[in-house]
Amino acid sequence: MKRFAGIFWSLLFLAVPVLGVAVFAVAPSIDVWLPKDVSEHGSQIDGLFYFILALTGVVFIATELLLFWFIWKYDESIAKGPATYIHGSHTLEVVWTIIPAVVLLFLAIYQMNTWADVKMRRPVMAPTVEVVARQFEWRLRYPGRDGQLGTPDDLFLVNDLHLPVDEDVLVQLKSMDVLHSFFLPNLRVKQDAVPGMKIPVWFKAKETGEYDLVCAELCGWGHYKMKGRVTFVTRPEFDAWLERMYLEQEATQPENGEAMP
Ligand SMILES: [Cu+2]
Repeated sequence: MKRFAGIFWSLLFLAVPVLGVAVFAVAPSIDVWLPKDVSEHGSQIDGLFYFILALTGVVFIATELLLFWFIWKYDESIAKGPATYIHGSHTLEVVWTIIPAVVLLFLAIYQMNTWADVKMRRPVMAPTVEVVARQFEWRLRYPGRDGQLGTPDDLFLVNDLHLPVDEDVLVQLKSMDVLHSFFLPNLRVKQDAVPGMKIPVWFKAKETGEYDLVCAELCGWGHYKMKGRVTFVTRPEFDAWLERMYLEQEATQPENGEAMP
């Protein structure tokens, strides 16, 4: 009976790495994996993700298998005698402290170039659009015909972000109230919107199409519905869309000198 308990516990612990690996093996085929990547730097970011996943995966499997093996082999019911107690090993502790430290240092250096591309090497250009997050929507402000943000001819929209494909896009990100996070899963872009700050976010889409824009920071009761979309179109389509939206906006304005109804 005692041996049975030992077998049960060891197999239960063995199920952790087995099921863990199975979940990762099956996930892509049932479409619960990374969303389609359509951005210039997405493959670099995904590459880092896979690299770290492999590294931590190997360590995870190795430690779980060791755990299983020790529970199985050193089961009380088949022990030949009492266990010997030791007071630890100084050398071993130094070794298992230094190895993770070296691995972390390597990762910190290895990812530097990708980080610089997505967070430091900002393209020199005027913002394509200003995105202001608020509970619970994305307010968009495009420069109007004069190409300048913050002038009376700006175009105002909500949640429906359109951007040109195959060129650098610079978003000026702000928040009107609390912390939000500007998340474009297909672009591998995620940036907090911080009240009182103007934060530049840049990316370049390689494919046209309609993708999710969601908030990735729990920002209040309506966080779940803080959902917009981003549509990437060609430059001529983008210009035509801007013009159409602008005319729609202006059509609702009173003519010069005309009294407000
Ligand atoms: Cu939010």
